[in-house]
Amino acid sequence: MTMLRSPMLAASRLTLARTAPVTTRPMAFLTARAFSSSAAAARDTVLRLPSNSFESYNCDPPSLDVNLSKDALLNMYRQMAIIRRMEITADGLYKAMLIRGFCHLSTGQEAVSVGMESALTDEDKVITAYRSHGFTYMRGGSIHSILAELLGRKTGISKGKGGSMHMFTPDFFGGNGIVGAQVPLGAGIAFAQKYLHPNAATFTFYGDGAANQGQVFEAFNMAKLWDLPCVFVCENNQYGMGTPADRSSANTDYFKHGDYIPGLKVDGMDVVAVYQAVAWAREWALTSGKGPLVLEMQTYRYAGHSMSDPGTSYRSREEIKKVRSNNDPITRLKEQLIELQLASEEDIKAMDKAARAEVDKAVELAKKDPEPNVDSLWEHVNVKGTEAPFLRGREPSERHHYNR
Ligand SMILES: Cc1ncc(C[n+]2csc(CCOP(=O)(O)OP(=O)(O)O)c2C)c(N)n1
Ligand SMILES: [Mg+2]
Repeated sequence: MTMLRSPMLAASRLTLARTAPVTTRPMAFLTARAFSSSAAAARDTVLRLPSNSFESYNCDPPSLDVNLSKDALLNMYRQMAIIRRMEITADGLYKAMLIRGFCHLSTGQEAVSVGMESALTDEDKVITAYRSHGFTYMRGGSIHSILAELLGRKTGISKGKGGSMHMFTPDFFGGNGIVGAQVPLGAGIAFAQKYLHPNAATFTFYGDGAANQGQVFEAFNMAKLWDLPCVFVCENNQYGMGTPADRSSANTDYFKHGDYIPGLKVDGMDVVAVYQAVAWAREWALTSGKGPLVLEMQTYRYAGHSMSDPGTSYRSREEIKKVRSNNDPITRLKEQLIELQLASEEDIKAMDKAARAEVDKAVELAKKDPEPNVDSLWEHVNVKGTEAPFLRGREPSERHHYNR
């Protein structure tokens, strides 16, 4: 049965009106819709997005009026707080040399995975690149399984053998390390969806740094030829490693890159705008004959590209500070919740504290978990029973023979 993941069905509706531009956050984001008590606000408010939340290309943009329950909004806050805490914890574990290898954090980008998931069902599919911890959590991975994976433990979501870049759940196809390679895979998943789950769509993520690859355009072409239910989502965090988007892209309007595929630019720092855009895109992709879409999520990464990048040699500390203080997705939602009287400062603090406790508990558990057995390195390379007779290890002389 198809089930909405977030509690959208709760009776209360909320209307909120903000005037925030995509890149700077205004102080007064609510225009008054009468509500006389907090109970009334929770029940009967309408949420209005600022007029520049979206910019469309060859399509009409989604409505700026968003219906979301109080529960759904609080849940979004809680989820973003957990992802932020998980990433900060991973940062500390890496610096303590408890996490080895690659590790790409998504602090600053939480509204994208959280807003998206709130609009999806269990049957929809998602695939992304290596900045995948938040997506893994939102697609059903537990905090413990993600942190255990980062720590290389047997209890990790990929049994401690995948690490930061290779995390999967039944609805989430990873976690892919080769830049752009997941884009045609996403089109392929959408192709399968068209036959297997006609009421589901596939969301295929890639970065601004991947957006000009040839395979992205090949995937666009096939997706449009066959009108696949594929939403291509360019998560534009402004940089590909140390290269700013306008140094790598002749056209930084990524939502227009689909040419014959319509597109939408979204304020990706506003979790509600992301929710509305994804719900609308999903509907579009599932409407017969409309086919794919390109979404561009305008977002920002606070951390460096990976742990080996301090992230300050190609951009100024002031730039990062400005986004953090003017446009942070968690602070923005917090202010909305308080303004709408859906949560008090104390409620927010309690949610932050609970997120911290949940992550701390998971990390303590994971630290005590065992590492995978060395023999398990030979497992899960192929589907069990379909392995070649033997597999080579690091050197030609190192061979593992499978017993069939
Ligand atoms: C095919 C390929 N080329 C180069 C790399 C090295 N590389 C890793 S991440 C990256 C930048 C990608 O930037 P973007 O797509 O914007 O994603 P972001 O890191 O910003 O999330 C590059 C060039 C790679 N992993 N794969
Ligand atoms: Mg990028």
